Amino acid sequence: MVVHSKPAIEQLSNANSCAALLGGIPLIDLSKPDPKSQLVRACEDFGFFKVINHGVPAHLIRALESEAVRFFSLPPSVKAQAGPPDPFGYGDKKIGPNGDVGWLEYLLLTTNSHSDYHKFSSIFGHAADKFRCLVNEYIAAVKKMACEILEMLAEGLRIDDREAFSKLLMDEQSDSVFRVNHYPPCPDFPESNGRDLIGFGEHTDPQIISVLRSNNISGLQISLKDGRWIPVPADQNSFFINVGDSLQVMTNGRFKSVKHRVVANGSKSRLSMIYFGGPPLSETIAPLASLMQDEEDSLYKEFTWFEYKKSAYKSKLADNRLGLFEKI
Ligand code: GA4
Repeated sequence: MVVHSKPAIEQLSNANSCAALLGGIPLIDLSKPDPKSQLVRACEDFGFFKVINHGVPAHLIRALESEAVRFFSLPPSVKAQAGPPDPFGYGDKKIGPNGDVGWLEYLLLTTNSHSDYHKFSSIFGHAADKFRCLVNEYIAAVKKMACEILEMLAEGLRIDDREAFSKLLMDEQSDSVFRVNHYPPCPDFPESNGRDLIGFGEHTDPQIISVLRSNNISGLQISLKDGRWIPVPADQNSFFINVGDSLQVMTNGRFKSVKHRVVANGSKSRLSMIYFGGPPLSETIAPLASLMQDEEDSLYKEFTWFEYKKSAYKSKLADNRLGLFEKI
């Protein structure tokens, strides 16, 4: 992988990042009897938490990871046949349609249609079916976990319908996305100049909930409410969950859609797989009535997921996408 021009890759000063994590990232053990209030606190305070004892089979994670490693090891010209990411397919450095770039290559896939898989058949041949089956199995397992978490959150918020959030992901028309990111090592990047090379620039996720798993190479950072960036230590046996913009709106700002980014590593490859659980395109995204106190007004103008997504694809990664939908 070659970086073409230096200014194309965003760089940030290390002075912005904080080595020690104050208070620690919330850790939720899903095997414990009642993590509801812990989950709600984590979504309110950070919009981010780590889960252990999640029930996603380790063999499934390993199998999909090795397929992904195999794909990214192919020659660039072969991988390019599975591109461009318009928006689904293989992408290299370019993120989204509006000029964002990062030190990564990736696969972006839909979760409810098979149309984008034809791009892989020519490369993988019969193995394309295996890859697709593994992706489907993996998505089913992480979606189940995401729905369990969303149901516990609904209960923790005392919403009558415990499926108020999860039913949007379970819907056949759920507009969810799956992404596999490969951040190659960047040995030539001079660490001594006190700057980090950005793998994936800062942004919030537009959907309801994101479920991330990576190999043991760190790089993910989250932004605290006071604007400081803190590194998230990698843990290949756990999942990291973040609140997306849509869940922030559905809770009328009570849960925070967390700003996050990934910095590249000088010597090792980072591989992450993320499921972005989204609602059906026709779904109206608005605060749940049962969450509103007397006289409480929605902080947001009403919009459908289709409208929000359309607007997101006109934005740059770091833009405040929800800003356009806030009531003044
Ligand atoms: C961020 C979350 C997901 O990775 C993603 C990204 C999407 C893309 O890579 O095509 C976007 C970005 C993400 C938000 C704003 C737009 C769209 C790139 C971009 C500049 C797949 C998604 O759904 O939104």
